[in-house]
Amino acid sequence: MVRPSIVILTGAGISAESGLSTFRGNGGLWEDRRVEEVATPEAFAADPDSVHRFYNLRRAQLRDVKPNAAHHALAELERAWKGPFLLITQNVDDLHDRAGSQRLLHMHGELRKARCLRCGAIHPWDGALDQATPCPSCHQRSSLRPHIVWFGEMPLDMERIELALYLCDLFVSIGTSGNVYPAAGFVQQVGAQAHTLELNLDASQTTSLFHESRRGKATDLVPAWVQEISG
Ligand code: BJW
Repeated sequence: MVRPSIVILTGAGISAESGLSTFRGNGGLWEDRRVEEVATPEAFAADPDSVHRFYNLRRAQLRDVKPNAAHHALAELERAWKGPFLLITQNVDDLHDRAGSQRLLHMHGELRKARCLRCGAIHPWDGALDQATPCPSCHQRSSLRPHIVWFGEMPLDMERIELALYLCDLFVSIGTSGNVYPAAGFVQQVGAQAHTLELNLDASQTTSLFHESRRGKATDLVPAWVQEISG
């Protein structure tokens, strides 16, 4: 018997109830500056210290937050699901990892990693990072950057993602506003066989493209939906 294949995309809304700010709502991450202006390689080149400070704070914040019922429900679904399964997150936090998700891709990178611009090595990183920190592999200073995909950079694992989208039977988008591409276009990249479902607090930019859309908090909607399809 062929088992249905699920692809799930998550965004900042799934981590909101764990205490992490979303990007575009009230109290959005960069306060009075739009994320589109500062999350760029150009902003890092112009002022690496302030970009490092921003990510150091966010990395430290991860110690004070925990996965919520929505992260746990998706990890449970992955364990129980008999067919192909892929969880794609735009989030740079580690809450899906800590909930136990395994078939997981961080398409916009990870806060708890640093990448060397000189030798390309990617290192697990829990502490603060600055221009004086040497790369553990090549020992060069001023070469480490947060392992984050900024605007104008290619998101990670795109070939694998595009194949999974094309083949899936169910595509579910959770807690994302549909402002940022290519993720916002995934709903249009699925094959004709796929049912598409959005679970979000508010209408997103792409709500009209989904077959079905449900409104509410991730910690209510996601466990209820997981129970529905697992049952
Ligand atoms: C809740 C909730 C609760 C709240 N429960 N829900 C057209 C096509 C292709 C590309 C482009 C294009 N037009 C422009 C581009 C380029 C650009 C782009 O998209 N720009 C837009 C501004 C228009 N994209 C890029 O540059 C990307 N790279 C690229 O395109 O490479 C070329 C390429 C071409 C073709 C194929 C492949 C590649 C790179 C994008 C990198 C994004 N990086 C960021 C910042 C990371 C740094 C950091 O973290 O500081 O990633 S931007 C920021 O936005 C972050 C997020 O992952 C991303 C998405 O945000 P998200 O998750 O949707 O959050 P919010 O805040 O917007 O929404 C939260 C939602 O949750 C809301 O709807 C709430 O209602 C909801 N919610 N509480 C449920 N409790």
